[in-house]
Amino acid sequence: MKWQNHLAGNENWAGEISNYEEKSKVAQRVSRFVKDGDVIGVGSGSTSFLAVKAIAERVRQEELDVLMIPTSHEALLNCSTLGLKTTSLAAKRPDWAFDGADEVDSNKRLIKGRGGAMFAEKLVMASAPKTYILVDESKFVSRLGEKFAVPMEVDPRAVHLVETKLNNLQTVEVQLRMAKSKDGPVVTEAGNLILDARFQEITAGMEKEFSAIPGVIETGLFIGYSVEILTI
Ligand code: ABF
Repeated sequence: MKWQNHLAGNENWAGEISNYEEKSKVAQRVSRFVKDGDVIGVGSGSTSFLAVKAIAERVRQEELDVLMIPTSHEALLNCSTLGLKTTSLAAKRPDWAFDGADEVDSNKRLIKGRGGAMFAEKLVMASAPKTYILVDESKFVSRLGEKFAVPMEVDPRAVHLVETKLNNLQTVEVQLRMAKSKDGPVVTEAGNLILDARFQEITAGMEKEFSAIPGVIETGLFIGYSVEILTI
């Protein structure tokens, strides 16, 4: 069983998280920024999960009153299971947020979306005055796209249209993301599909170019957001 399926109280997930020690230290660091009364945007992924755990511990010990805005069902379950109160962007704006990333370059440009939650992650990041990006050393790249493709959440009816448009943008490869079981595509929480696209080079204007393609809901390219990269 993978860590995503575990809830608080079951400690067996620890061995399933890569770079666990490093991620735990970054999680501890971000937990120290929490102040009484904060409304905090919560990213998805294993590093964010560890941060939620660390924050829940502080909140419990110091009896802090905080509200969390989760970016996925997974983050919502983690928060609520660990006793953290949650709200949504429809009700509140975050004072700050934290999230993980798949790649970070020297200009603080990010690729995110391995878990397929990049739409909500971008909404929260765009709503927060500042987002701490929690990363271990393995996430730093000299060239964005070095390890990961750029994920795009796409309306199912637009998959072929988007693929054709991407192929006009010097795409090296576009793949429909399949479930690990291979018996169907990954479906996002909003009922959309994910195309993973690789490029020769990722340039600053690409995020806007992708968003201009009809049917693209959101992409995992995060350029120009108010982020602070947090490591150990
Ligand atoms: C989320 O979790 C995603 O945008 C990103 O793909 C992933 C990083 O996961 P982890 O912290 O498990 O490496 O932030």
